[in-house]
Amino acid sequence: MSQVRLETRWTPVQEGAASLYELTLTNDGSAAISGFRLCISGPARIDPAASIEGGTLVARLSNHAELAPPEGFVLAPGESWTVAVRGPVALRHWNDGARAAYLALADGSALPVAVSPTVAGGEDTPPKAGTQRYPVPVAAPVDIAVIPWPAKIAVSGGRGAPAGLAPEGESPAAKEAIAAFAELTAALFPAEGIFRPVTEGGAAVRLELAGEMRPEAYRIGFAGTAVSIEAATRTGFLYGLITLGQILRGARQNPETFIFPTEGEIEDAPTHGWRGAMLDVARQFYSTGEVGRFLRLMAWNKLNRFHWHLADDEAWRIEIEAFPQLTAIGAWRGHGLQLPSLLGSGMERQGGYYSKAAIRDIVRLAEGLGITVVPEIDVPGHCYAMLAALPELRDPGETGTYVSVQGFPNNCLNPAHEKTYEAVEKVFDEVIALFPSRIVHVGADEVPLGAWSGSPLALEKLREIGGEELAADHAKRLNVLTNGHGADEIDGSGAAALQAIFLKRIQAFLASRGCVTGGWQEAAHGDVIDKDRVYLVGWRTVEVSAALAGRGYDMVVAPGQAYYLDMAQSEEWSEPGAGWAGWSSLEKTYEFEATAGWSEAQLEHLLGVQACIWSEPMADHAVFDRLVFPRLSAVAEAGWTEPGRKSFERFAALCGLMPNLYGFWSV
Ligand code: TNX
Repeated sequence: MSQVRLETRWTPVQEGAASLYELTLTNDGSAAISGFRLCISGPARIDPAASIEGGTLVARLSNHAELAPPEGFVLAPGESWTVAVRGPVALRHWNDGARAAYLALADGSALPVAVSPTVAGGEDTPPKAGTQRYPVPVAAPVDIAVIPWPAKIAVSGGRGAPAGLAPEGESPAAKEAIAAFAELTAALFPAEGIFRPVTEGGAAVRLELAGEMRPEAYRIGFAGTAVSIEAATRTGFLYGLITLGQILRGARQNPETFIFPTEGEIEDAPTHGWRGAMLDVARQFYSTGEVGRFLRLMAWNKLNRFHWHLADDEAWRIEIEAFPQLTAIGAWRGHGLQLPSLLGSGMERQGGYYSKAAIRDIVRLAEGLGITVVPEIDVPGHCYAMLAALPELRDPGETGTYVSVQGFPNNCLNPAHEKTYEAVEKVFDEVIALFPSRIVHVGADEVPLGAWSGSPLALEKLREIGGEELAADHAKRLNVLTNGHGADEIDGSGAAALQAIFLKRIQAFLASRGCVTGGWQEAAHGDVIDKDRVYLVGWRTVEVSAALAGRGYDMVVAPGQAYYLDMAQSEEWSEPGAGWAGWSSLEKTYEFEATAGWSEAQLEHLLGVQACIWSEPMADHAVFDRLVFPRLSAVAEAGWTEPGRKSFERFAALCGLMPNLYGFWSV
C-alpha cells in the first residue's frame, strides 16, 4: 500500500489565462518525506518551456517528467504539496495526465505513489472505460447476425439455433479449417460449445472443395437441417465456418431477433485483399497470450494482415541474437534503468519481449487463421530504445540536439554511418528468417526536420549528394526546436535527403533477400524507392494516399481521423483516448469511405484498409477494450463489404455480439 497519493487537475485555457495542470501530492503515512523528486508518466508531455509554480522540472524524457519541490522542502504526514504547470501541455481526455507516479529519493531508491485519473475543472462525468455496449434490438434490420456483412444473402426459414456445429470434410484444406475453427471457438467462447459433435447435438456441416473460387471466398447452402460450405482454400472454409458460427451465436443469444436459416444461400468474398490491423507493442507490451487472442479476434472479423509494430522509441520487443542488448536494455522500463518509466509504466521494471520461439508460435497461429504477419522495425526515426542499447551506432562526432514529435532527443539511426547498415542488415536478416510473409515494414515515419544536423558524417554526406548549400542549411537546424505541435513536414529538407539514401539502400538489401518493403507514407520522400517492391501505409489524409497511389505506390489506407483506434470516440473529457487527429465515434469510423473520389488509375494501387492501434493510451486494459471495440469491426466491414452494402443501422444492431480482448464492458 502506498502511503503517498497523487491527484491531478486540468483547467483548460480560459479567456486570457493559460491552461493549468496541477499535481497535488499528499503524504498519508506517518513519516515526513524530504529530498525527493516526483516522477510521473502518462501520455501528456510537460513542455520544457512551460512555466512551473511550486517546483521545478529537473528531468524529462518524452512523457516521463521529474518535478522537484523547493530546496529543503519537507512533506510532513497529512500534508500536501502542489506543483502547477502553466501553458502548453494539452490534456484532452481523462487518461492524458499522469497514469503512474513514484518518488525518487536521494539515496537512489524509490517510493510508490498511488495515482487517480486526472480530473478536469467543472467536469463531473465519471471516466469511461470498457467496450461500449450496443444492445441487440428486438427488431433488427436483418434476420441473421454476420459481421462483416456478406456479399450475397438469400436465406429464409428459421429453426431455433442448433446446439452447435459439427463440420466434416475430407480434403486437407477442409480438415485444417475445421481444426482451426475448433481451436478458435474454444478459445474465444470457451463455455459456448459452438464446435460439437453430432452425438452431442451438433448440426452436420459438409465442407466440399469447389473448383473455381477466389482464395478467401466461400458459399454456404442451407437445406432443412443440412448445411454445406464450398470453398477452394483452407481460409475460404474457415471464413464459411466463422460466418456460420456468428449466425449460430446470434440465433442462440437473441432468438427473438435472429434466425438460423433452413433454406437458401450465402455467397461471399472480400472487396479488399488487405484487411489489416496494426498493434503497437512498443509503447505498451502485450504478452504472447494477448497477441494470440488479438489474432483470434482479427480472424473472427475476417481481418487478414497483422502489422506488428515491434520497435519504437519507448521499447524494442524482438529477440535478436546478434545484439542481445537490444532486449536486455530496450525491452524494459523503470526507475534506475536506461529507459525510464513511460506512458504509465511505473517505478518497477516493466516490459518484455518476444523470444524467437514465441514469434514462431504467433506466426503459426496466425497462418492457421488466414492471417499474414508483417513485422515492423521502425527505422531510421523512432529509434531511441535501439540507440540506447547500441550507442556505438551514433556518429562519434555528433553534437547538439534535435527532438522528435514525441519528445525523444536524437532518436534516429544515422544514414551516413556505415555501422548503421551493418547493424540494420543483421537485424533484418534475423527478422526475415522468422516471418514467412517476406514483407518487412521499415517504418520511415516522423523523422524530425533537424535530424542529424549536428552529425559531421551526415553533413559530409549531404555535401556529397546535394551540395554545400543543402549541407549548410541543414547545419543551421541544430538545436532548433521543431515539432511543437505536430510532426514536421520534411519534404525537400536535408533530413528527407538523408532518409532517402538510407531507405534506398535498405530496400535494395531487403529486395536482395526476396522481400517487399513496407513503409509509412513518409517513405515516399524524394521518390527514391523502387515502387514495384514497396507498399505504403497512408496515415495522414486520404487525399495524400490517393495522390501517392496516383504516383504508382501500392497503398494501404489507415487515416488517423477514422482508423486510428487510439483516438477517443468523442471530444468529451470522460472518453479516454488520444486527440491529435481528432476523435471518431463508432459511426464515423464505420461510415468513413477511404477511397471516395479515387480515380480508376489510383484504385489500381489500392491494396486495402487497416486499423492502427497505437498504444500510448493503453496503460489500462479497460481503456484498450473501449478504444478498440467495436471500432475494429467497423474497419473490418469496410475492408470486406462493398460500400453500397454497408449500413450503420444494421452494423449497430449486430456489433454487440462481437467479443473484445480483455472482457471489460462499460456499465
Ligand atoms: C503517429 S502514425 C505515429 C505514431 C504514434 C501515433 C499516435 C505514425 C506512422 N506515427 O508514432 O503512436 O501517431 O496516434
